[in-house]
Amino acid sequence: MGLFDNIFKKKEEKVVPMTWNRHEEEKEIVQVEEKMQEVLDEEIVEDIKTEVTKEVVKVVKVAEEVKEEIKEEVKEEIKEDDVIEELVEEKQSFFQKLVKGLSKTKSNIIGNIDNVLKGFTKIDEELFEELEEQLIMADIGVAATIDIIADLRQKAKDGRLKEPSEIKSLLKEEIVKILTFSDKPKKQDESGKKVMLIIGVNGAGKTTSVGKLASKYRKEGKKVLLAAADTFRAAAIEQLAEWANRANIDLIKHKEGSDPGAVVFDAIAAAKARKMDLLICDTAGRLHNKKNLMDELKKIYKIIEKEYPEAEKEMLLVLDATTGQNALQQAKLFGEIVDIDGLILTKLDGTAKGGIVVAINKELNIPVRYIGVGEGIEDLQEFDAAEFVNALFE
Ligand SMILES: Nc1nc2c(ncn2[C@@H]2O[C@H](COP(=O)(O)OP(=O)(O)OP(=O)(O)O)[C@@H](O)[C@H]2O)c(=O)[nH]1
Ligand SMILES: [Mg+2]
Repeated sequence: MGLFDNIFKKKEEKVVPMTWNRHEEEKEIVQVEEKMQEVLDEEIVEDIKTEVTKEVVKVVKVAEEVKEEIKEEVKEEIKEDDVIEELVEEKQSFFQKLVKGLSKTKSNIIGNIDNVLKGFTKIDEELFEELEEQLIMADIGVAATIDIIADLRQKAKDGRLKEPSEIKSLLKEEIVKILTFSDKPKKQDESGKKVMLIIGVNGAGKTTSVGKLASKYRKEGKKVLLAAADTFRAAAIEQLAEWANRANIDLIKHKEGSDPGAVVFDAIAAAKARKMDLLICDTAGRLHNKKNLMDELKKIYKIIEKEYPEAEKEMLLVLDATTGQNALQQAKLFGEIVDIDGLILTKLDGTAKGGIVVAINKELNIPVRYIGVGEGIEDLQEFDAAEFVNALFE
């Protein structure tokens, strides 16, 4: 090997490893780059995974919330349906009670009218006279009866009444017209506070009605307080205490024989202090004499006006439907002492004289607010003219 060869060889030796090294380096770089890319890719994938996981968690959370909301909405709807169903059931059972309660009155009025109508094939004066007699006997009262018959006569004249079979529905219309007097809007309750004073002759059903009213308004969510202002007999205080107990309502009472005005005075103070919505005062139906009774009521009335001016006052006269026309006399008598805002007509369930509701509406300028159709705590209803007539003619 010559020098040249040697040099060349050396050169080759040098060149070859150099060439190899660069290649290796590049390879390494590529490898490192690849590794870095892998790491990078893994990191990106990890990042993406984390982001996706976060998003999925968010979506799941939102979905859970939506699910809960839907559940709540469904629950609310079910609850609303239940409440509506309960109200419908209550209304139906009220109406059934009314129908049942009015059964004697119904057979008295409607039964007798049916009997009259059966005997006639055409409209004539004799038919009107017989109808007139039946209506008066059914306690509808002379004034209302005269109006009703005059209206039927007019309709027969105008050709709007041709057959006896048409009389019943016309009669129903007429009675509704008279009774809707009681449907006029009730007084507006501005302060939200109210006092009811329950008055009437002994045995009319005052204490029972106080108990029923207290239970009704308490059920409607009102804060109710009772005042035992019939201090004439110990039994009267005990009777009211029993009703208060049954309806879980507070009662303000004093000893037997104490001043009823003082009971009402204390009850008003308690109603104010305890922020009560409604104070219902029971009163005596009998004192030593009639003048005593009326003077006592006047005094109570004045105390309420003076001590509780911000409260709405409702003076309710209780009339026993079984007393028929006598009830009208009582209303006139009490009306001279206090301004009566409304009537509670009790014991409609036990009488055939329910027609008195029509007479009261026609002859007294006082609306019927409540009717009693039984002795139970639930047996007091707000008077509704259409419902009453429907129950009667059902
Ligand atoms: N069937 C029936 N009985 C009733 C009704 N309301 C009251 N009564 C009954 O009538 C009677 C007299 O009722 P009370 O509430 O004590 O009468 P009151 O007016 O407070 O009588 P005094 O306190 O004596 O003045 C009781 O036996 C009651 O159960 C009603 O709507 N229907
Ligand atoms: Mg009583």
